[in-house]
Amino acid sequence: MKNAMLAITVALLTFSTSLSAYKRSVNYDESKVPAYELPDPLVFNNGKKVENARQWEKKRRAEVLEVFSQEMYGHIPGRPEGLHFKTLSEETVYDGLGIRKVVRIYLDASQDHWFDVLIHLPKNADGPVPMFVGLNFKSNAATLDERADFRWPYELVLKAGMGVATAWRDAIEPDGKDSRIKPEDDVCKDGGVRSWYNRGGDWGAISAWAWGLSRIVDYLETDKAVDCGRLAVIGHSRLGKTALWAGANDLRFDMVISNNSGCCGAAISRRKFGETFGVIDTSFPHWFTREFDKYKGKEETFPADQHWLIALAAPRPVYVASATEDLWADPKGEWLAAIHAAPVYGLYGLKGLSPEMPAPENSDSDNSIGYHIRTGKHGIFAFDWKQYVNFMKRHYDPAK
Ligand code: GTR
Repeated sequence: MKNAMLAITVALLTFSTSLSAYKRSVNYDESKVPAYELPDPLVFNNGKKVENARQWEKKRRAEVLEVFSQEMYGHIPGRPEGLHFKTLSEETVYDGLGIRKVVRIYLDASQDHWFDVLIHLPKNADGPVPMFVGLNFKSNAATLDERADFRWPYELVLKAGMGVATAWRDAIEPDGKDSRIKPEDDVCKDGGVRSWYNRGGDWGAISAWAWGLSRIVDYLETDKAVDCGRLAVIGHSRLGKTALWAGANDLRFDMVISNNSGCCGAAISRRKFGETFGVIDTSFPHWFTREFDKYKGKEETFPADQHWLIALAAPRPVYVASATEDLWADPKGEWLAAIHAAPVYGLYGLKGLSPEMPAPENSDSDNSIGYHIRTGKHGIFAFDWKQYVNFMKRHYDPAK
């Protein structure tokens, strides 16, 4: 007993020491960013150069995907057998502007596991509509709370003739030890998908959430009101990392949007500016595969950097957004990763960003890679959503 207590104390001390040591070394000074060399996404594992889009699609893309699956987020399993859906409710909302539906996604034939999707669709659409698909932090009901409105501005999106589908992250996989799992509402019965599906698979919570996003697409493909040629996966912060990863894995997403996703999302890791591998993997080890541990404090040894993750969206339009006060997420690193994803888009004759970082509130989004930095704090606000709606219009609704 005594020994066990001692072991726990030592383990706790080691944990807190290393986390605080990692935190102490966090850098916010641009002049202290180490010199680094970015790995080239367009070189095959065998050292040969990728010459064209065909080579990228046939072989190199899979190599890049495998680096992140193997070393960072874990492998995402496929669609489970027995997946089926049931519409639980449907009502008209916002004075006739929209329809709100709740659809239960049953993850197995015996209906032991499920999560709910909250869907908003414009009511008087001429035909199938484009959709934003993303997870939320606090519950589907919380996205309807007016105080959370800025995160989920449903009316703004509906007015643009687009829809939104969202599900609670924790209903798919709880976010670690202090998750707020409740036995009611939209919660998967026994907690997380990793506890019953692909058990023993080395996949982190980010992969589990991305898997859940793909299950939402499985449903949307059956909904005639939805245009499955115009689906944007979107996410903020840890769910922005998830959106990038979901978009990389599931080509049914036609657009990928990362809002303030930072470390292990859009930001270049080798800059070690703001959050680092040491901090993130010590604070949130459950987000990643266990293989990721070996890179703590050693960003420069990771075989990829995050511009590769953004490049996995190619040739689909991708948008990265930062906030001026969100130094933890390294805005410049997010912009640089978007810049360095461009060569992969170049294989398709598509353009990326302008060479200068845009001023706050100026969206650089005429081409296939979009970027803006918004004045203010870490968060997703109406300003950010307006840029995403515009980006969607530009790429998928040229008539508007
Ligand atoms: C932070 C974490 C970030 C980011 C953020 C969030 O604590 O360090 O990587 O994901 O949480 O999701 O709000």
